[in-house]
Amino acid sequence: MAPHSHIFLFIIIVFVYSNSSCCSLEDDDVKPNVINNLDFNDYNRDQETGYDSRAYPSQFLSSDGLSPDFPKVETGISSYLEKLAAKTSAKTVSVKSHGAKGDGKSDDTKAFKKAWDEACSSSGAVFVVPENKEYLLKQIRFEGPCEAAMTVQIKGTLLASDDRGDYKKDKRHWLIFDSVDDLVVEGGGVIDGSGEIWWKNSCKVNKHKPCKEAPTALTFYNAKNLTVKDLNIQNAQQIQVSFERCEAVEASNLTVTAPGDSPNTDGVHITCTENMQLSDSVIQTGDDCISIESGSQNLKITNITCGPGHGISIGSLGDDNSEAHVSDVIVDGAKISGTSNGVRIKTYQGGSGNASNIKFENIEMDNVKNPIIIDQNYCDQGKRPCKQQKSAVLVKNVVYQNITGTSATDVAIKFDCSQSHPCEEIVLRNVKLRAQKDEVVQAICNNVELEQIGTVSPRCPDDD
Ligand SMILES: *[C@@H]1O[C@H](CO)[C@@H](O)[C@H](O)[C@H]1NC(C)=O
Ligand SMILES: *[C@@H]1O[C@H](CO)[C@@H](O)[C@H](O)[C@H]1NC(C)=O
Ligand SMILES: *[C@@H]1O[C@H](CO)[C@@H](O)[C@H](O)[C@H]1NC(C)=O
Ligand SMILES: *[C@@H]1O[C@H](CO)[C@@H](O)[C@H](O)[C@H]1NC(C)=O
Ligand SMILES: *[C@@H]1O[C@H](CO)[C@@H](O)[C@H](O)[C@H]1NC(C)=O
Ligand SMILES: CC(=O)N[C@H]1CO[C@H](CO)[C@@H](O)[C@@H]1O
Repeated sequence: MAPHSHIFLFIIIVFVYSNSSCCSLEDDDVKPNVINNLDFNDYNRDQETGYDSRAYPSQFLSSDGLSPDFPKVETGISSYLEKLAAKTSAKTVSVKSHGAKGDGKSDDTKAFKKAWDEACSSSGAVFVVPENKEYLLKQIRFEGPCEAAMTVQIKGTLLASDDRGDYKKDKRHWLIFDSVDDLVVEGGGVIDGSGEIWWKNSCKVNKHKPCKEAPTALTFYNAKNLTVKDLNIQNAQQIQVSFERCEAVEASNLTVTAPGDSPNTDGVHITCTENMQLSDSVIQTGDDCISIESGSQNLKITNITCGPGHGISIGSLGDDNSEAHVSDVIVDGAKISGTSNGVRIKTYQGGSGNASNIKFENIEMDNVKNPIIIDQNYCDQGKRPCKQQKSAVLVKNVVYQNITGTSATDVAIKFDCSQSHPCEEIVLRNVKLRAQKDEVVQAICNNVELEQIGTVSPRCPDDD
């Protein structure tokens, strides 16, 4: 083969590869794309469905045979953890015994790696980060698979190096748990991304700077049976906590904070992840409190306090003409204050796939700019201009139920759906949004097939 054709072949392979990839790790570590081939039926069997038939107009059910097992989220972790607790053989591995100083100045990266290697290769371990200490860390990859189930107890503070040169090897991650199954991360400690240096240099803050990616503070990649709880994550370089290609996740009692003007600091990012519960968490940040991206399904999100931030978002889906799928998502119980959006679904024109079976219920809005919004004409100003296109990610079967509170703008409800692919089976049921003061709020409803049940205020015009 002539050298040319080698190069040509290479380009084709890279091209095909990159287009098919769903949430692969970028930069240093490209992984084979084995997507969604794990059988998680066990998790969903025998489950109470949590499906509320009253919430769905019957014609929606009959018309497309919408499965009444929406959503099936039970992860089965609790009983597993009980079994695990019954075993008392876990060995304790402290970062201290591997030489970590915890003085906030010495680089403890090596000690953490050594401790991880020991814990991960033993048959059941608890990895301990002692309290009242501050551990300065460069990038760390906590790599699995491990010999046995692992518990990580972060009691002290993990502090990110703020030397951006320390992130050359992998520009996207600070701490990453990679392919560690049956993992519990807990402990009441603090994970601090030292993000200020990154925010200052962000093109969203300083227009003269080039737009570059910054690391995610804490990433869980390709994990099954994951519990993350009782942690304080703050001041991430960019995304605060990310769940990517995970299955069966329970995340709870997380406090996620960064200044409201810190750029791109999504609180909890969920992508290509299935069967996840996120509960009892407070998220105050500079971008979406929760962002749900393509490849995610069966998510249950409860008792969230959000704001400042950009609210709870599904999307953006379908950018660069991609195919995107998000389904079976419930957000039940949230208090959203002072944010730029409340509950949002956003898709780019030109995409394909669908966002379906989504329910937002029992949500209180306080001074939110766009409390309820579906934007099928989303366009990020940073990207090149978005032109009118024929295809779209379908938005179908979205229920808004018992949503109350105040809108900071006069548009409390906005359905800006695609002309060629209108939003289908959208339900507003007992939705009462009002202005902060005495003004009148309105609903803008374009290209939407809508059912309004109970008290709905403001109402979409009934002629759709
Ligand atoms: C979760 O972990 C337990 C113990 O390792 C295992 O028995 C169970 O099959 C796992 N569940 C899944 C869905 O992998
Ligand atoms: C939540 O986490 C904090 C530590 O961040 C801990 O002090 C508190 O006890 C936890 N709450 C519950 C209900 O477990
Ligand atoms: C909701 O979450 C908060 C922590 O964010 C917690 O204090 C509170 O107890 C939770 N409420 C319920 C009903 O679990
Ligand atoms: C989702 O979209 C794909 C492709 O656009 C389509 O084939 C599929 O039937 C849709 N699924 C549902 C549940 O609507
Ligand atoms: C409506 O949602 C609020 C929380 O915003 C909750 O306190 C209330 O119980 C819910 N009402 C019904 C009828 O479920
Ligand atoms: C750039 C490119 O080729 N994108 C393609 C990726 O795959 C999706 C769906 O398989 C196509 O619709 C895109 O055109």
